[in-house]
Amino acid sequence: MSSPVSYKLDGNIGVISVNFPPVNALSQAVRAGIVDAIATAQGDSSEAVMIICEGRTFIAGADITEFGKPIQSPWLPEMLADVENSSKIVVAAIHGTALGGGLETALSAHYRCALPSAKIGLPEVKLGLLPGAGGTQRTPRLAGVKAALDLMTSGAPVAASMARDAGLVDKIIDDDLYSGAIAWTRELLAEGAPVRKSSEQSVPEFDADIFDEYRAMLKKRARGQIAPLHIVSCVEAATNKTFQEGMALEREMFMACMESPQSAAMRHLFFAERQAAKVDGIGKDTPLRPIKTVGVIGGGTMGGGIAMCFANAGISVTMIEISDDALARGLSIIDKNYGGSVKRGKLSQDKAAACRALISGSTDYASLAECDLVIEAVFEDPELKKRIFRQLDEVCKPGAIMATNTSYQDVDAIAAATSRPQDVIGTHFFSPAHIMKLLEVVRGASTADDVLATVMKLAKTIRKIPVVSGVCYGFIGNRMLNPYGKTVQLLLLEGATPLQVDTAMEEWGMAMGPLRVFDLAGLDVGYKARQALSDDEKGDPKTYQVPDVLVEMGRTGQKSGAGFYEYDDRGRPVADQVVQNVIEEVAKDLGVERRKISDDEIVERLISALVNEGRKILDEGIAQRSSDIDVVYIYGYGFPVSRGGPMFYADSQRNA
Ligand code: 3H9
Repeated sequence: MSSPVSYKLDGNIGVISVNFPPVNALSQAVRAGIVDAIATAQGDSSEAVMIICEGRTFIAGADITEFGKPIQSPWLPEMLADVENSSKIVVAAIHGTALGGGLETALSAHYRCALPSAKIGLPEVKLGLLPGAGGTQRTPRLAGVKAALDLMTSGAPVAASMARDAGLVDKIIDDDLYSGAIAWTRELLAEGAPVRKSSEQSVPEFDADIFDEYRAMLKKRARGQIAPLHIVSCVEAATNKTFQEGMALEREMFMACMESPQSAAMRHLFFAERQAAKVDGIGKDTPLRPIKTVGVIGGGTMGGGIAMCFANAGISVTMIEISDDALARGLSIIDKNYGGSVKRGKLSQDKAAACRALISGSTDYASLAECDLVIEAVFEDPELKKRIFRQLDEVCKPGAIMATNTSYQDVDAIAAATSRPQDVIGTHFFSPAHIMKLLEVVRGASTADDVLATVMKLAKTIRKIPVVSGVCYGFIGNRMLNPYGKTVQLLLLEGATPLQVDTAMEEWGMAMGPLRVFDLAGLDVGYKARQALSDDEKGDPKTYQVPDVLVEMGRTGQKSGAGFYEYDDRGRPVADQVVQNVIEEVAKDLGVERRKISDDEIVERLISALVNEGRKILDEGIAQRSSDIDVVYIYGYGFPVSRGGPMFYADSQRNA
């Protein structure tokens, strides 16, 4: 097999080109190729060396598929030592994304240039790792302690211009990268630019308290994760140890992270997320329908959020409401949301105005006639939804995709209300829709392949993580929530308190305890749904009696100031004896014997409830693969990333 790295002389410059699609990851072959090319350059007529990549990006990091396997020589830090020790200056020419080991390669070069569109970052923390090839030691030397900590503990990439301001990039090349970088390298030679090793630079001055501050902040922000705290220790070592000592600590901590269950879980998610976007049996060459204009029916919280997702991606949206008043209310919520984004510095005023200008409103379904996609986002009334789809069938142009944002309802029954069920699909957004990453894409029995493929692609355009679900009550996520919620009720009757349940689950890593979630969603939602059911359909009263009593007392959740908790003026939950009395009375009425329940039992029973339902969902073919269920729970339900999702967690417990 030919090497993914080539070397040639371009006049007096030795050019090392990496060509290892899709992202030029540093596989063993790439590492070996760069080591060989650097060695060749030391002995030929070149006066300087340039590292550049072909394809869509500079090196996007170490090859993650090699992690967890025995290391094959040359090991990345060895390759980087060769780059840095080159007797001729080495210039890295960056386009696309220089990430992780890719940026570490660039930092080992003596000079760096980049296209304005390039991004650089050290995202290892998102894989439960830390930069393990000198990133923790070289970045603070070049950019200072604070910038280094921010880059590594957030994992978020920064634009080339920011990287230049921080001292990580020396020059922005505006035109063609190859010719611009060659010309700049020649300028450096003409100026007599020396071999400049980042390992030999000293760390700029920094605030003495900074490490304690970051440790305290990260203990809260990245609860239970080890990599962020190890990053702080490594950066601290860059300030008070030699480069070699810092590298030794970095290696020790990198290996500790690599061998941790947390990193295994986060690496699983990296691939799970990408796998989820693929639909078995639908090829990459499936023709897609063009989506240039979108209609959204319903200007409530969901409809407004959905409209913003498309507008933020540059797609124009027509929002439909039943009256001018309702429309004005809906549009004003959107205005408020954009205002909030500007205030928080998430969007510039100009960008917010440009996005907002893409959203228009109407009370007439005829305005949807030219839309390529229409998403219905009204409340969960199956008859109303069917009526809307009958209307859409009349007004939408042939080939338009008609989607329902239902969280529970039968997408096939909704599709059957139209004459074109092949064009109907479910798009289940999560609230707030313009922020939450997950999109459950519900494939009906008749949904056409190109409709599904188009929506999966569109999800990426609007920056969502799509997961395909078959049709069942609640799809993947909400269906699993059902036994989880029932188990919570049993735990309360058997002796746990709401606060104990929530604290146990939050300590374990859930973003929010289940009872806080129920209070936030509103206890009346489930109550109303149960009113329409027979006793048989409702199931065991132990699983719903307490919330029913609370709703009948007017405690419908946080919006009413009380639910499983009471809420103070600032919306903080406070444990309430009234609720405890209700729980104890219901337990007595239903003959449940109360006992002391441990936190471990709470976690085990609740996670098992999720996993058992997940297993059924898999067996029934509702989810394509177990890892899809993990993606749903991580991005839609606040499951801890460092545990990899319920199915991965269950497997890892079995294998432990
Ligand atoms: C590291 O560097 C550790 C070092 O500090 C120390 C080592 C000693 N390896 O995301 P996409 C695959 S840790 C292997 O859909 P995009 C990906 O699975 C690493 N494969 O494209 C997918 O495969 P498939 C630090 C990788 O354009 C395909 O490439 N670096 C890697 O939306 C396309 O990916 C990172 O964490 C990899 N490193 O986004 C960067 N990266 O087609 C991780 C991607 O079979 N990567 N693949 O599904 C990314 O953030 C995005 O992939 C990137 C492109 C922004 C580059």
